[in-house]
Amino acid sequence: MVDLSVKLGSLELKNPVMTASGTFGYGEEYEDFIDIHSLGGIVVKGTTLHPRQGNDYPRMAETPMGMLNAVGLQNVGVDQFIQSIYPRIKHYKTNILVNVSGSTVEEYVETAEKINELESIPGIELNISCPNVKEGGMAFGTSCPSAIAVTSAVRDVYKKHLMVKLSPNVTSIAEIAKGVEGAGADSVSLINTLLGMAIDAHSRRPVLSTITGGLSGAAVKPIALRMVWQVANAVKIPIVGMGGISSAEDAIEFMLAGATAVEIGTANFIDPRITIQIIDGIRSYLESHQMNSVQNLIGGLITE
Ligand code: ORO
Repeated sequence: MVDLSVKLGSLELKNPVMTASGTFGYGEEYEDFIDIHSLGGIVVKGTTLHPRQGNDYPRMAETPMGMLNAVGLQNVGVDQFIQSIYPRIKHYKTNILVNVSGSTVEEYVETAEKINELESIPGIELNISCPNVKEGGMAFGTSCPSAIAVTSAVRDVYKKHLMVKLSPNVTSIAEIAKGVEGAGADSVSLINTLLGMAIDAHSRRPVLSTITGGLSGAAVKPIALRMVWQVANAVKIPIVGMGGISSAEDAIEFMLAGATAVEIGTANFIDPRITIQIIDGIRSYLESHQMNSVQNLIGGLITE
């Protein structure tokens, strides 16, 4: 019997496979396809203090080996989440993390304070890396002082697991990771999407209403892997790796680069059962390599 469990600070995951925010709704949408309880964790849709309508359509575009999105943090707002969604999902026997976004530090803080009261939510993923909003979002995650400021303000009020989701749209992601570690983050997750753009040559217009959007999917995997490895060499807190993971081998590569757990995002749109296949594939890999614990993979990259 192989042991698939991992620890992210205070969080105990039955396996290292989580789902990425914005690709898995609140989990309910996937109940017809998989046993939600067998996931290591789910990160629910980005949640803000006030409800948001999101950006105008079109806000999705396919690209070779990936996709662009410009959703713009459409969500019902934290109060509605607490009143009507939380009661429906709080029984899930997995770690439910809420992805928290805001336009100002105060909004992040107020949202985190409200979520702190929810018994069945053991952590938040602080989203300082959304590329698709005019105010806040990525602006917080692309400068070290503002990443530190928002993390420490939320740390003061949020008492459970604080994971900070980092932007790849920076010169040194390791520097930002070190900054948020110093500001009290319990873990970091990376990468959010890469800023990209699509043009329709025939209409000579941008494809997305916002002109630019966030690139995800297999196309970004080598960049994400490089960033996870760089951050692993810079911080002591656990790392949750994501970016184009669509197989057990992909997930294992992220763990070898230094991730303790992974999030699966875009691949859920291609195959809603992919998370379970990845969990099964990690188990088979460990068995065939005579390894008894998935923890032996973390940071196991051989470089000499
Ligand atoms: N899109 C992303 O690619 N990342 C985010 O954090 C948020 C969004 C969005 O809501 O547009």
